[in-house]
Amino acid sequence: MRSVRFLGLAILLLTTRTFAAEVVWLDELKLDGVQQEWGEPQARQSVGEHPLRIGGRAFEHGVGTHANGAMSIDLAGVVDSFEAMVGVDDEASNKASLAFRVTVDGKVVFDSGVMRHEAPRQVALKSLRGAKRMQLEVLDGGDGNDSDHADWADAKFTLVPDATAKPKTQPKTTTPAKPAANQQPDGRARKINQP
Ligand SMILES: [Ca+2]
Repeated sequence: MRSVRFLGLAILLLTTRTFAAEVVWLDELKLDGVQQEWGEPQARQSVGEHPLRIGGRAFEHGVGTHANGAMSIDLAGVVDSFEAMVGVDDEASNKASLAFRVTVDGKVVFDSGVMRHEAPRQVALKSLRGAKRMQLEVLDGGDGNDSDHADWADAKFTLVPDATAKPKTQPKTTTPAKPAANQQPDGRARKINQP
């Protein structure tokens, strides 16, 4: 009987520990290091300062930004996973076209491809324990940045148990976002079928 009680207590403790994993929302981080070509980064709203909305779906959490742009995050080795729903904010005109890219320690781990007004796409990165640096980029889709209102909606970091630090944004750097595959190195869109 005693061993059963002990087992019950052990399971309770394990369960409590599992549910106690600490979450840090991207919108809790300082955004003054975010680079973008239009407007200012916004916590919990779009770059146009409206509630975050992608494909008719509203989000309470997230960061609204604009192409071309990037934010660099020090993961401090304490992040276990990163999740987000990404897409063009509903406030943008029909000219909007952009792409989201996530790089961890120099390796591209997510690339949305070009998105227009459509349902959000899910980013779900697991097993990030020990990773040092994450780069979140928004690229202009190869046709310039007109109306490229981009949301990192519901973006959050889940920390490893007993984390002793938290992820934080890095100061702005002078390194511009890398051009998309369909852009020339100077960032201009490649002209197709023209002399
Ligand atoms: Ca574009």
